[in-house]
Amino acid sequence: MLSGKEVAQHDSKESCWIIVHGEWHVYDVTEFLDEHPGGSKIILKYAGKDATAEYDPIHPPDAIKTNLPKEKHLGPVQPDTVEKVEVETTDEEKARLERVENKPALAEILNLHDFEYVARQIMPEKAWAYFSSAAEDEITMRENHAAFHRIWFRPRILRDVTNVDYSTKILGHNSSMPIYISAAALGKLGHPDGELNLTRAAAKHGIIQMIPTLASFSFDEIVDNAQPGQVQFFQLYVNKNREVARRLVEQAEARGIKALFITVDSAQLGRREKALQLIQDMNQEHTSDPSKVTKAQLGTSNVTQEASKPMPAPSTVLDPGLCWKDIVWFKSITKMPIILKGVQCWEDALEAYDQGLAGCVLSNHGGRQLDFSRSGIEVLAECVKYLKEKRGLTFPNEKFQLFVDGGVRRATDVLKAVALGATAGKLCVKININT
Ligand code: PPY
Repeated sequence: MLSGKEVAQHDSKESCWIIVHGEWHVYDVTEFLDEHPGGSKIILKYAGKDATAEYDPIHPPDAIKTNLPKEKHLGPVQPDTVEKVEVETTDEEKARLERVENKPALAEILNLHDFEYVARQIMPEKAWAYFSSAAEDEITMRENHAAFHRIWFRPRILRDVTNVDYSTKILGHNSSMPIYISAAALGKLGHPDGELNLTRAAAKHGIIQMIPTLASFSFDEIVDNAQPGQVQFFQLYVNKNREVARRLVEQAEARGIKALFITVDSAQLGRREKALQLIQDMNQEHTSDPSKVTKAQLGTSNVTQEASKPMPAPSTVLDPGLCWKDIVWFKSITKMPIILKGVQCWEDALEAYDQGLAGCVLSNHGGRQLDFSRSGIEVLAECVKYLKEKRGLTFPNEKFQLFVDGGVRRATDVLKAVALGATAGKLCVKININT
């Protein structure tokens, strides 16, 4: 068995070992440094040391095991020989922890705006920056919600509404209401139980959870936590390596996932400056080379490139080469219904229909990808019009379903989407609070 002293000798980019997890296992990550979606800097900070405290909050427990080749798994280390990594608690962090302690009871949080306010108060700065940031000037992010403000009701009167049933079917599966939980990466940044909270909440309230490719629990853990018969969907980032993509799809199908949502709005990661800025600030704290700081401020140096990484920009997870012929291939490898997530104009919705897909999510990725894309609710209106006119469809339509996400904050927003022809909207879940 390795000793902490031995591990500590591998503390550089030439030879970088880290200890991860309760099992006290040692990994040689030297060759992985440049591939790490979060950048090499953060790993090097823990070179030769126990990296668990940094690793745990954002990675599925099995990520390191599955991503590193077997020969880089160096085996266990004797825990009592490992030097403790002291994490200094700053005054700001102490204040934050106090806010976490005193957070309002769930019943006191009346709406999603309140949720957002509380989330901002209690999340670590990095987590808030990640979850709340959107592309460039965040015009689309604001427009997503603002677009709902332009839609008004024409209520009819004297209808018997003693009993109202808003349960529905989404892709043929029962849902207690016309919303589902959409995919969002890195759930553990928001709460230690991350996506598992969402799995439990979905079961409790009879709605469907879409499991993200970039979840912070492993796919199997999230499926294992579902109740018998609980319906789950899977969101796929199409890996450049199509064998990885194939494995994910096959795994999803084998575990009983009921639909495959392929993200199509992310040829590369949007420029999310709120997140970038924070990382640059952190880099500046850690660098002693003033020239780097200046270059970073100018946005031209390696520091800037590095800076974009910890708000993850996995170059292999997103493939700028993804195109329609891949969708045809996905149809050939799975029986799951395929829905494109991130359709932004009627022409592509018609193409999806013509390709025999099961539907589209009219979405601009919460405004996190291309600023100045239009809101999903606006795109919904044109898609319904042209699918009716040019393909003779009626809405809502069981065979080809339209979903909307972005800017949904209230049941009235969902009602607007449904009234305009959507099957369901995505309610934005910003924070997980155990009920
Ligand atoms: C997002 O942050 O908007 C995501 O969808 C997650 C993500 C994270 C890293 C790379 C690509 C997508």
